[in-house]
Amino acid sequence: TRIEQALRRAIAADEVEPYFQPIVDLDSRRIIGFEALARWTDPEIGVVMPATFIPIAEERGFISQLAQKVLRKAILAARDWPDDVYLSFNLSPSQLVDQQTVSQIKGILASTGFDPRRLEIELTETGLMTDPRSAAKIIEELRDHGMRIALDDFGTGQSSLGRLRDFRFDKLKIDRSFVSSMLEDQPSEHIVRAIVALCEGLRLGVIAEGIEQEEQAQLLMSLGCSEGQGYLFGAPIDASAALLLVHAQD
Ligand code: G
Ligand code: G
Ligand code: MN
Ligand code: NA
Repeated sequence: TRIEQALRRAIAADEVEPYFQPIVDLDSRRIIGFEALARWTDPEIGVVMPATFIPIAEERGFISQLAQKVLRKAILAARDWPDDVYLSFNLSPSQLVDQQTVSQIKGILASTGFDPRRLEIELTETGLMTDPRSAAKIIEELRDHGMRIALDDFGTGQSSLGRLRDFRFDKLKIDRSFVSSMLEDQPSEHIVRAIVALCEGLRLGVIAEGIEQEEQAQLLMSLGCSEGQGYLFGAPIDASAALLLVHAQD
């Protein structure tokens, strides 16, 4: 298709760029990390969002090529941040069935000299279920190398609490659908409360996504959630804006 051809060309020309959304410590409001989110603007088609082009790259078999280029760029940007600011990167479902994923990531870390402990890898439950054994192996290898694993969009999709026993995660990301409704909707508030308690019991980190209002941040803090992400703290921005932002807080 036209969009697939344009995407292949853009990847070859290195035109897919990581943007960076701030992740803050909810108490101090300091930026402690950024999530890399891929952005692509085609000269003719215009802005194409990842929800459109990531699935195309997955289906057409060039997601690992795309992901490696975006990860490398993201790490080159993150190298300029203070050492205590981490980078979070999304892995696609098909990368969790590809045993080359680990060596590709290790290769990029080695060639950029980036500390693996500053890299967090986000996975979704859908991605784990295609081939759970392969996914578990990849997770173990990434953790052994020093990276942290976060389970993204927690509480939606193919959620099962058994997943928390079968795979070793370091952090859960509470899906923004719960956060966006938690002030008006009692069940959502209770679900968030339960996820935070679960993370405490399992000694997992926890982060709330999609925080848009101060009242949501206050409620999350009172529930014991330590990290937050959302438009209240900042939308995804390009590498130079992220660099300015992270240095402005010192
Ligand atoms: O801003 P937002 O539209 O960026 O992102 C939409 C979706 O695309 C999110 O679910 C996000 O996880 C996913 N996404 C964004 N960038 C990447 C990427 O580099 N790799 C993968 N696998 N998913 C991404
Ligand atoms: O699925 P994942 O969590 O990886 O993707 C994050 C997505 O959520 C991106 O599309 C990003 O642009 C979007 N996003 C980030 N913060 C907010 C927010 O506060 N509100 C809404 N509606 N979307 C957000
Ligand atoms: Mn994510
Ligand atoms: Na998410």
